[in-house]
Amino acid sequence: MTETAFRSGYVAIIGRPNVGKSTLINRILGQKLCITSRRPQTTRHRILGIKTEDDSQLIYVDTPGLHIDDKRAMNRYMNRAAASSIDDVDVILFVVDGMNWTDEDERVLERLRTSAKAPVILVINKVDKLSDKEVLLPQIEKLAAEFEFANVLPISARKGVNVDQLEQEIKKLIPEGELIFPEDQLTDRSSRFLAAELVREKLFRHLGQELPYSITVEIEQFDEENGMYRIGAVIYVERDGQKSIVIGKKGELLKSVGKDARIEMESLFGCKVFLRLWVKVREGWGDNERMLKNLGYNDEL
Ligand SMILES: Nc1nc2c(ncn2[C@@H]2O[C@H](COP(=O)(O)OP(=O)(O)OP(=O)(O)O)[C@@H](O)[C@H]2O)c(=O)[nH]1
Ligand SMILES: [Mg+2]
Repeated sequence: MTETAFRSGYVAIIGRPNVGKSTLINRILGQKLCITSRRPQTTRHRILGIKTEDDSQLIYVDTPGLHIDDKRAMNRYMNRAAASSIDDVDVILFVVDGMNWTDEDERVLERLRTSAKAPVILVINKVDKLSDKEVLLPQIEKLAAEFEFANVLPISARKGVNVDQLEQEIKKLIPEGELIFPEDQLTDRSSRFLAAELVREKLFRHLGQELPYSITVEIEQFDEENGMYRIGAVIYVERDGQKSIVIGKKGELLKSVGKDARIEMESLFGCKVFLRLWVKVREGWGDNERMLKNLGYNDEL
């Protein structure tokens, strides 16, 4: 009997904002790691999601959506984080949203044409939204003529349709190799980072359209005490008026954000969590490279 060789490598997930990149990585991992929301530009930092199985270790790289508007320092940071993820990976997943092809998708494609060295799989996501699946075929043909994709797969990350097949196709393109991370490691990010992200996600959920674009979360305290985590997080907004929106009437909104974030932290960390939230104003942080660095927006990795 011949043993199949172990495979390991990196898979970058790229695309414009809001196409479902983070939803896809969570679906593949079978666990909520990356935050998602209905609003574009949810993911701001690169994050690794590691899936180790008997025959392979695949390291997925979730990236911020590549977008055209880069007037603010934060947007430039996000575009850099996404663009540089194309380098040094074994496979690239280019995720698009069903039939909604936009100028931003076109930009991503241009970037792939100029700098992709690894094979690219075109992932047409959100096919559950299409009542008439027939429309997909001409779309696939049209896009396949634009670039030499290693494969084109329609999927639904939310419903889990065709995701197993996608994983099989990815594996075929991954080289033989040893474990890169310990087999029980899920991500490269710290619990502190994940805690801040969960607070940010709940702010997205509870604030909806009222969400100030420039909102960020910094963990000030993260202590382990008698088997539980004591976490203190500061929510930074840019103006005084935004502070009252985040706090809500009689503090109700902030309370709900804290409760939902705490519940998910407890499930992610597997222990009881005591969470406290504050809201502070820090003017112009999203425009200022130095303040961004202080808030953890570093070009690391
Ligand atoms: N109907 C449908 N919705 C989906 C699917 N996948 C993702 N979504 C939704 O699309 C929205 C955006 O999903 P995200 O995973 O946050 O998208 P993203 O590409 O990571 O976005 P950014 O981080 O902003 O670049 C969310 O409301 C998801 O629930 C899908 O297969 N079907
Ligand atoms: Mg995302």
